[in-house]
Amino acid sequence: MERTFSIVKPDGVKKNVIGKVIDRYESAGFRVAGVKMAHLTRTQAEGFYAVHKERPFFGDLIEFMISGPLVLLLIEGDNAIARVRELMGATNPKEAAPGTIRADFAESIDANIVHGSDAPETAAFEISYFFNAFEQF
Ligand code: 3AN
Repeated sequence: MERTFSIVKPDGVKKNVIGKVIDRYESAGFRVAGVKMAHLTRTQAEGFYAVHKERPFFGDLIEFMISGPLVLLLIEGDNAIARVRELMGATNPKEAAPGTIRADFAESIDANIVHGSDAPETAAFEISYFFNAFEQF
């Protein structure tokens, strides 16, 4: 059993696909072990994406992530980190495999509907960044 962290980004909330994204995870056999809605502050978003702070797209990424409320998800299941990323599809929706979340719902590399942790270390950091012990079930 493995845990990973996912976000339905502000574009997913605006498009009313929160339920559809969660359904992709649940239908693939995963369990929602934590869920909440939040509208991140700039400081929270910059802390979350600190690994990307030297990247050219960092400013746009932060503006996008604070542009509206989003949904924070703690997902549990076998091989959850890799399998959730498979369900999400490639970062650029134009390159995402058919049937993936990004291929079906995302518009662009900036507005790409979902986030998912990419490794055990990032999953541990991201889960604890947003969910305290009493919010993990
Ligand atoms: P992923 O979310 O697929 O793990 P990362 O971690 O490389 O992708 O990038 C984090 C976020 O930064 C992406 N979800 C995307 O929104 C944005 N991003 C990544 N690469 C670019 C890019 N070349 N141009 C604009 N935004 C990008």
